[in-house]
Amino acid sequence: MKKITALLAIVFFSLPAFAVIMNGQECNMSETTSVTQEAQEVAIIAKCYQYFPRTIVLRKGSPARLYFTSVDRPHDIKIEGLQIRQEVGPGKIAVLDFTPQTAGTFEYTCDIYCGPGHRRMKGKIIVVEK
Ligand SMILES: [Cu+2]
Repeated sequence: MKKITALLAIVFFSLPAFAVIMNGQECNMSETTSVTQEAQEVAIIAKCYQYFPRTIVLRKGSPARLYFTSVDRPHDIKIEGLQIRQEVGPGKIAVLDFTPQTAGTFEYTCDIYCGPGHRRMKGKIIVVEK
């Protein structure tokens, strides 16, 4: 029940962003930095060979939950140093739970070939001390 409530909250609060992404043909959205709230829950959307947001800030030692989805085709997220790798198809949502134990910058990339823009799919998670 708690998971469903959390997912609905994420979807609800992300609706404006989803609407822009789903309706617009725009692929060159500005880079967004997402500083999480208390719950450390962040939605990551893959589209047009990019991740939105590209930078996520998390607190060390606090459980984090990422909701990862793709809009246009199968994509993947592999987070170096955090032992996370997840593929997702368009319209599906993967839930990734982990607790960052080390402060630092962890880059994420797409680990499956998804098309001509595959190599530019990059982002980073910055883990900061509490
Ligand atoms: Cu790819």
